[in-house]
Amino acid sequence: MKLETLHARFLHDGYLHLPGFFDAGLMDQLHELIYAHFGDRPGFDHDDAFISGTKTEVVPWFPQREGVQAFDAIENDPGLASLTRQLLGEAWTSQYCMVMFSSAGTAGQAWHQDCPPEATGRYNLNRLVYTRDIVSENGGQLGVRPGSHRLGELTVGEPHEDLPDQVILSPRKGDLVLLHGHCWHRVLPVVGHWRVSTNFRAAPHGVPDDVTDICVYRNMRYRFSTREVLVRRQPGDSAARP
Ligand SMILES: O=C(O)CCC(=O)C(=O)O
Ligand SMILES: [Fe+2]
Repeated sequence: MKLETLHARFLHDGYLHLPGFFDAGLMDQLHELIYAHFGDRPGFDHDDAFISGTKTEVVPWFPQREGVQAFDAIENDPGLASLTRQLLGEAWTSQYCMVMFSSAGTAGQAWHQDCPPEATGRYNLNRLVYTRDIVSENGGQLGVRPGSHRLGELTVGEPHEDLPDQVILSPRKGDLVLLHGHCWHRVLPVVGHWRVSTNFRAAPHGVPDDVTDICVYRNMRYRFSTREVLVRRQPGDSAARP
């Protein structure tokens, strides 16, 4: 599909799901490194208040910060770079590569926006790579609300409830998902087997690397750097701002 067509679809929907974008052999190589790092059930990185409050259970790993170079193959992929340039503009910046691991029997990630939506040009782009199939029997699918990057703040409500217009994606090994940081999204609870995704975050020119420090959930705004609930959100106060 032409880059212009993909761009138009991204502007409309806030995400793109591109099956089979990456080579299966490369996915196996990266998956082995991921498994070697985490094992089957790593401890949690976040504190209990965050996990129980936000219904989000994910353990991050930043392999490139530890000198693991195999992940550079994705970062340097010419197809990914030209698609990113199309979506974000010529002077886009790469932020970091973050592997996100969720153990079996954990909450996944409740509905959220990766960063506050008030400034429309201030957002991150998730470039999500799946090194193994996400299969519905195991949970851990990616839920998105198409077009919600244009709707402003995520609605207040139950952290994980089904939204009427949600789309549930089950990316397979080698798939690429490009997801606007203002687009409402979640990872469904993980039931059968641990799940992992690898996110090569990028942003338009001029957006700071810490743009995702404050995350918007349906029941709060949370700041990761200070491990702090900035705003509690309750039904009836959906206009609340920090
Ligand atoms: O792991 C996924 O599929 C999506 C994770 C997510 O919410 C993000 O990368 O911002
Ligand atoms: Fe997210």
